[in-house]
Amino acid sequence: MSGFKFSVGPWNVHEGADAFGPDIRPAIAFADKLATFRKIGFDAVQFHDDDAVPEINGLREPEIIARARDVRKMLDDNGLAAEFVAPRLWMDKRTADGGYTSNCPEDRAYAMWRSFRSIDIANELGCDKIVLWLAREGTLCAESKDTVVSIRRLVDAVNKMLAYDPKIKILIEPKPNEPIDRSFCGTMGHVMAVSAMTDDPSRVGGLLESAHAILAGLDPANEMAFALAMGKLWGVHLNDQNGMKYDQDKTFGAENLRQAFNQIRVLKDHGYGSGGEYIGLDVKAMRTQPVEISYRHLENSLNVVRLLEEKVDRFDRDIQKKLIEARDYEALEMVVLQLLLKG
Ligand code: 3MF
Ligand code: MG
Repeated sequence: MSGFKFSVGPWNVHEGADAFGPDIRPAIAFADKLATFRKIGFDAVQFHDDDAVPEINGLREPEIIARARDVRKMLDDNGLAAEFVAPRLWMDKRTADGGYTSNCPEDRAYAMWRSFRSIDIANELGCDKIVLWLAREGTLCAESKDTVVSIRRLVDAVNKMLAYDPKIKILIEPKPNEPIDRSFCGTMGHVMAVSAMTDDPSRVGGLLESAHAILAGLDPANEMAFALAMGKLWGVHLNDQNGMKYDQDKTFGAENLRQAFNQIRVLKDHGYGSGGEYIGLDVKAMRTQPVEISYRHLENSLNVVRLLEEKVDRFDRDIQKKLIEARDYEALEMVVLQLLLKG
């Protein structure tokens, strides 16, 4: 039994395309994904605006709301909740240079339109969280944008969302690079600083993805702790990543078990989830998987979380305390390694 509630995005079951090759698995219908998500132990679904309302760009606002309402019914029928809605601001031609920080005012207006529609969809789906993964808010060419102006534009965009809906919460998901070269909001420290600059910092927090922290050369558990210390860790994307290369979205714990253990430890020790927060996954099946077993990475990640919760429960806090007092950190390290190595 886990003490956490779990969420997953429909994009986590995908057709296997990567930057160098096309789809290799057939698509699975959204309705089928929902039923399987529930069956394998998820409580909630993460959405991009166009996961909930495909072809959103061609629709008028009342139609978008009506379609979102249909999705709410599908969720209800499957006993699932919606965790958040994230405007997908990286696919359209108008966001080639970023959305909120594009050099072009029409592009920035389009990014706001998608953000407001995401809030409308969230309201229909019964959730109060908007996630901003700021995919292209940065530069490909370092001299192409004024970073100071860009940060102010980002704050301005968040303020407009806060004003649009007085109940909505904004969770920024930092990532240092990819698809852009230099990101404006690369770490949880950036997110907390942007939060402090907004009109209502109490409604602007963070979502930490393990792989994004690793890509920044940082420890995911420490990044989570930074936001927890400010009462602003409102979402996580657990996964794993083999060093500083392309974003891999591997099964949680598949590369670094100790790092995974420490993420679960910091979340459990500091009551993550007590405010309704979910343990979200952002993992992708390997390209080699056939469609019949293309949910296995999700099941495996859930199992790793549960197994690590048990390890955290079994972590001997008295010994930890004694070894800290004795400042014998070599011994403490071995206690942790033995805990992880023993069945
Ligand atoms: C990219 C990501 C994104 C975000 C998602 C929701 C496609 O590295 O992690 O996944 O998690 O857009 O914020
Ligand atoms: Mg993510």
